[in-house]
Amino acid sequence: MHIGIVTLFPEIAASFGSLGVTGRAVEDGRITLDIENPRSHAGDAHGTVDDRPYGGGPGMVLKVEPMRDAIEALRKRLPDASRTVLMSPQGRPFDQDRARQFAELDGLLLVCGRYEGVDERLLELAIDEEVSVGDFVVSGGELPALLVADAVARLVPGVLGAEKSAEQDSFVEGLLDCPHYTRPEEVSGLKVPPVLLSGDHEKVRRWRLKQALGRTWRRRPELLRSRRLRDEEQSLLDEFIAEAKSLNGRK
Ligand code: 9D3
Repeated sequence: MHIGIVTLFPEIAASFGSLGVTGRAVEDGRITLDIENPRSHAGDAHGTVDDRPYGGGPGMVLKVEPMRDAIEALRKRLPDASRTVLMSPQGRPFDQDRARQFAELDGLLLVCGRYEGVDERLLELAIDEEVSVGDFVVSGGELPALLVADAVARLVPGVLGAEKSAEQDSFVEGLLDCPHYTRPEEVSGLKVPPVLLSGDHEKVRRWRLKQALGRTWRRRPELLRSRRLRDEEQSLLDEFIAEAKSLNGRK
């Protein structure tokens, strides 16, 4: 998969291609990362990429031409079918479904804004869709773009190690994760739940599923409303809720 990023801060985006799981994927050639700086497409010797907003007001607006030309230059190096996505607070909220759709593409071009935003005409000229990463404000599109690139990259076959991947993930798909423990068995008076030491894999599986369902019910009930529960899941959740009500409080 080819990922292109248009950004005025190429150093921020470069970490994606050099660190961790995504760095390995780039090294292995499963992911190609290509970065283009609109500054290289400025029309003047000062490298001007922004200007004051028509109609007045604070801040600066990214000019069309350097952004458009950077996108066009990058598109020439990406597959023809690549999708061009503007990272924007006005975009549709990014989620795992969108990550799956992007992961099916041969190429994804992520455009990062800065300052107050981009000239609206850029959207008509060069952008297929706008994506937001959540209802909070960050300083520019770079961190959102890396977040999208990472979510997409780990869905590309071979990017995650063989031990992880689809099976384990889809087991609790649409649910929050269960709690995890590692050695020692007791720390600061806190013990590991005995079932995890029992060696009974079926009991462990049911406990984990129940915890995942219970946590989701507690913390993100809206996720349960958009997910059908199998019979086993429903009865485990019923157990969790019954126990929660009899215990009342905690967590
Ligand atoms: C005063 C209005 N603000 C819009 C909500 C101005 C503004 C804030 C932050 C304009 C641009 C930005 C920079 N943010 C992004 O480019 C961005 C973003 C975000 O701030 N939150 C969530 N997702 C994203 S994707 C790109």
